[in-house]
Amino acid sequence: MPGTAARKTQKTFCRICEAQCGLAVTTENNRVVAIEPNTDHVASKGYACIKGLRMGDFVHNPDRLTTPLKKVDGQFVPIDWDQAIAEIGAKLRAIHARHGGSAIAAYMGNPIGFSLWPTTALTFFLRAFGADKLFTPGTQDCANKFAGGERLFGGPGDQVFPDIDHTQLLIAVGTNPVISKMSFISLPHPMRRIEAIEARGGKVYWVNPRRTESAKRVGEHVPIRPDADLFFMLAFLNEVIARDAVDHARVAQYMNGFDALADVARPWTPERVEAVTAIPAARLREMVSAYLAADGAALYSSTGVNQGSQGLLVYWIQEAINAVSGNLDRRGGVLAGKGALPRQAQAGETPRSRINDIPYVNSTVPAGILADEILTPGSGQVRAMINMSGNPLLTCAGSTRLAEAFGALELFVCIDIVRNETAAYADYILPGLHSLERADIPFYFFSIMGLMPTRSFSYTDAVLAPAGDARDEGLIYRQLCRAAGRPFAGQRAVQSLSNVAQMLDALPGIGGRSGLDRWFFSLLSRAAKLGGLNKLRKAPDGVLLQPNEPGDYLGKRVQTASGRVELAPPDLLARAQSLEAVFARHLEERDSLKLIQKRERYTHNSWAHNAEAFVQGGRDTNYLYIHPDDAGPRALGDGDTASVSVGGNAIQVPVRLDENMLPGSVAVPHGWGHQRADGLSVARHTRGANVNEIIPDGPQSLEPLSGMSHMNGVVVQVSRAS
Ligand SMILES: Nc1nc2c(c(=O)[nH]1)N[C@H]1C(S)=C(S)[C@@H](COP(=O)(O)OP(=O)(O)OC[C@H]3O[C@@H](n4cnc5c(=O)[nH]c(N)nc54)[C@H](O)[C@@H]3O)O[C@H]1N2
Ligand SMILES: Nc1nc2c(c(=O)[nH]1)N[C@H]1C(S)=C(S)[C@@H](COP(=O)(O)OP(=O)(O)OC[C@H]3O[C@@H](n4cnc5c(=O)[nH]c(N)nc54)[C@H](O)[C@@H]3O)O[C@H]1N2
Ligand code: SF4
Ligand SMILES: [Mo]
Repeated sequence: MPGTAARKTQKTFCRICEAQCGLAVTTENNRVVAIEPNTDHVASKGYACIKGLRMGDFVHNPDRLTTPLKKVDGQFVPIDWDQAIAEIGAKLRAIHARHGGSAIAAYMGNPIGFSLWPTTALTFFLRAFGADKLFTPGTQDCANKFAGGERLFGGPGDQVFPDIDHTQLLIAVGTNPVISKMSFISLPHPMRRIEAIEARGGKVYWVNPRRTESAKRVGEHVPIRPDADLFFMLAFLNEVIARDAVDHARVAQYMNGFDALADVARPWTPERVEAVTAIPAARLREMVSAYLAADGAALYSSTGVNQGSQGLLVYWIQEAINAVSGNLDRRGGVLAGKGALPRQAQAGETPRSRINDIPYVNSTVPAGILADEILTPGSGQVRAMINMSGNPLLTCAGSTRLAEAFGALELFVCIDIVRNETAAYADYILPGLHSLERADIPFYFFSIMGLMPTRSFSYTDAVLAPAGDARDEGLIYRQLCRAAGRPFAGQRAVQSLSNVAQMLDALPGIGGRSGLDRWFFSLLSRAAKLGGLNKLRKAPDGVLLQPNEPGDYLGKRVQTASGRVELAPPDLLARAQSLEAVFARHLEERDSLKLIQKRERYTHNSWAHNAEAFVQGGRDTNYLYIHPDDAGPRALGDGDTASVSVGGNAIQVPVRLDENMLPGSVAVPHGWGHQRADGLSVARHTRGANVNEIIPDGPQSLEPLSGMSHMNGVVVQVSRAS
């Protein structure tokens, strides 16, 4: 039983970032007394970071929501669950009757994305209303990879990752593992494994506008102008082809479209792109030489690239390089993920957004048009919205328009563990579970996509009983459906279940499903086959699965219609027609300052500022990080206040001179600007500003095809604040 009075230590895994480290949590009287890294965990082997180790500060936060709240005359007042469910259910029923399912939408935030059950339950809920508008942080984060995987490899979940423990050369573009622990790869203690590359005689390059904490630890830093990665990749491919270092036999056997791909790269010589990348041609050639000479090499890029204006094309050219050079599906190159659980079959036609006809990626709508979907009248206008474990007001582009949009909703329900900035606009706030309060299996990226150098599977029971009246989100959705008269997931057996543990237990008795639920149940039955709940319970350190072997992908598991890797998808070729225009824009913008993002050790997107330990000292604000050469002419010194603006929108932040920034690039971390957060008693006393107030949203700001918000490489004006 979770939450018993007696002191006990229980093993679990952290659900804050993709490393998913094993933890040993000691509790007494349903409170965390201590959290230690689990030294016996099969994948993390005793690694954990400050956020996992101090989770207690958040699960027992004084501002923790313990009862439903309803807004009455502008104030939030506590109500009981029966009233909350009945009232919200009635409103959903009425909005559905008047406008249909397309008027109901949801935003599913990042923290809960690591838990498989509530996220699945939300999709059941939306389906019960025939609602298809699901917004997620994906389009602030990685949707270019989903869109690229779809085109090159056959599905959004078809992704590759560096064979990190065997590679002889890693070119890491737009990532900072010391701080972030990376993305699209589950890599606890990433630096130890990256440092090992050099220790075994290999090499590491970091392509990044900023000389990061990671670049200081190991390898060589290759400074690049923000958002210029596409031209770096094109010149890299150009050089690989110019040297005829293409593995023609492999290409002929397993890939389509090489000639068209080569045509795309032809104009982009290392000399030509130098003007926009700032990477000298000789330096780029040296990297190509190292890549080609290595016995297994991997090009990897991450969020710094994804959030640029061309993330999908960068992904395309990068994976094409890995493929044609023979490094895809090769020891030490990149391996195609293989999850422990079956993948959801691709549905038929890709839906497209009402606003600007943007294709959904991985079944989600770009968050960059969330405000437009709410504010634009017409059939399909969003009138009711559920926001689960998200803080879009601080984390999505265009905060000012989003505030207006949330204010215009007929029904806005936030489910969270605290009352965040977004929840100020809610009609109802419902207390959900902290991850320590739920049973779980590893989330989508690992259970299903399998992006794990150490392939493993874990199950955890809940460690704590829910705080106060906090309730499992899946149960909330089931009850809301019942109150609104909609069939949850369309089948009775599911309606009696309320969490992943119950689902695993009930598995043998459940039959007759379709679509999504069939996928979820087959996934769970596979989990059960991995040992069944009781066996998984006996393996609190996780179970190791057969490692991902090279040679098991090409010609065997490629999911495209042709069964071959598509090197020249038609819509990407069409996009490539505009490369000259993109290049010309970069040349024009050469003297402008460009904004990039920056993550920090004690910050996790928007949620980690409501505990004293995380915001002490100079950590109580974000800063403008700027090179002294850019600060000087603007009369900015350390500690001054700068005004940073895009168009007519400006924010004010304190200045930190930073020699690590490439001149011409400035960084402002996101997730700040809590001053008006009534529900966050610590965070509201922090300083800093919300950078997403100046990052534009709307259809024109998105990368076409992937819907990614353009957050990196935005041209900004910086001046001394008056
Ligand atoms: N400008 C700019 N914007 C960005 C980014 C950037 O680099 N620059 N990064 C983007 C990225 S990559 C991401 S993923 C998004 C993330 O942005 P969001 O999806 O909005 O998520 P968070 O801000 O991490 O957290 C949202 C809420 O989750 C709640 N929460 C935390 N832990 C738990 C839990 O255990 N249970 C429940 N139920 N709730 C919990 C918190 O209280 C918080 O209110 O931000 C994006 N926004
Ligand atoms: N401490 C901490 N850890 C986190 C998070 C957090 O907020 N705090 N967030 C988590 C989440 S949600 C995610 S998605 C992951 C992300 O983890 P990563 O994918 O590793 O991304 P970041 O740490 O944001 O690092 C992005 C890097 O890209 C660089 N960059 C910016 N613009 C460009 C560009 O145009 N080109 C190139 N080549 N580089 C560029 C930045 O300088 C930065 O060093 O981190 C996770 N881990
Ligand atoms: S690295 Fe990520 S998964 Fe590991 S303890 Fe820290 S936040 Fe949790
Ligand atoms: Mo993210």
